[in-house]
Amino acid sequence: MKSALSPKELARAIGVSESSLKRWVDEGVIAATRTSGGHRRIPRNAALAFARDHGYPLVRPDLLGLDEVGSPAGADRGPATTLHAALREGRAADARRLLVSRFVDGESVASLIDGDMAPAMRALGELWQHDEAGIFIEHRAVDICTQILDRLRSLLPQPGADAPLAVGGAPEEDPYTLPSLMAATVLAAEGWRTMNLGAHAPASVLARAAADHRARLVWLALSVMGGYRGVSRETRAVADAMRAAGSDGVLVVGGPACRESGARPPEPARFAESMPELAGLARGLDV
Ligand code: B12
Repeated sequence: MKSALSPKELARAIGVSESSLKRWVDEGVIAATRTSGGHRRIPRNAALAFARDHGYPLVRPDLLGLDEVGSPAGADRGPATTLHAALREGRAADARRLLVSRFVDGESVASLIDGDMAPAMRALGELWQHDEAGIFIEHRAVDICTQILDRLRSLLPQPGADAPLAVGGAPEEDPYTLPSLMAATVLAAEGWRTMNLGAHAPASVLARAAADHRARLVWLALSVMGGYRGVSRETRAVADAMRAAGSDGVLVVGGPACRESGARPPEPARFAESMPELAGLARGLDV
């Protein structure tokens, strides 16, 4: 797959004239580089970002290496229901096609996660109570969602080396991997560099990573409802460890443990109810 396109190729991919495309490059509307011979080259992910941001449908997604774009079977039932069916039946390619297509059409990563992926996963969570097969279906769905989030990530513009860094994870006794990966993907879509420590991340380890790498934001995903120390204590443990390690990053806490219990993390931590809220909060920080 090509990592950069010529103006002619991108013009064909989005159905506009080559001269318009060259003009947009020269006006700086599209991020582009020049070859040693002076020819304009548009990085693939910058081309995709331009098409998404400006509402140009991809008439030739294959020119951007996006062979998976298109509607999977049953897509007329709405994205969350279609995704739920694909996850339940283990149709990884269909699940990926659905979300990548919606991303290419301009949907934000945060709303794909909150509006499509989370409801589909929640519905799968009911299965294990009725049938043992529900357990493998659930594990397989986590793997498919992980692959989709990685794919979406690969389609985002690369953050510069000077982009702000966010570090995050879930507490030591929390086995849930998707919420933290979702937070990392949402922050990456906001142009942040991210370090996802995933599930089972002790407070001291999160704090150490945040301090050593001067993280501007630390996310904490709290999924387990009861069974561990609760929203306040988990938040305080990380906030205290950050202070001790010398991190002045903003601690942002979210997840079902807060949502379902109504418990809110104590200050100075900030609470974010949803992935779009996390994106908005990151956008509003002075970094
Ligand atoms: C996959 C899964 C597992 C997997 C996880 C594997 C993995 N690698 O992650 C495993 C097998 C570990 C598992 C185990 C168990 N599970 Co489970 N699991 C699920 C399931 C189906 C999906 C969880 C998930 O990934 N969700 C991710 C996203 C899609 O949803 P979300 O967490 O709500 O996150 C959204 C928001 O809350 C928010 N958010 C989340 N984190 C953050 C962080 C920040 C910073 C921000 C801003 C926002 C934010 O944004 C997200 C996107 O919208 C849920 C169903 C459900 N309701 O989610 C059950 C569920 C959570 N599990 C449940 C149960 C009962 C269990 C077990 C007890 C089963 C058992 N008998 O062993 C164990 C307990 C494990 C433990 N130690 O606590 C119950 C919990 C019931 C309750 N109220 O306590 C649920 C709700 C299923 C059900 N309906 O019964 N589970």
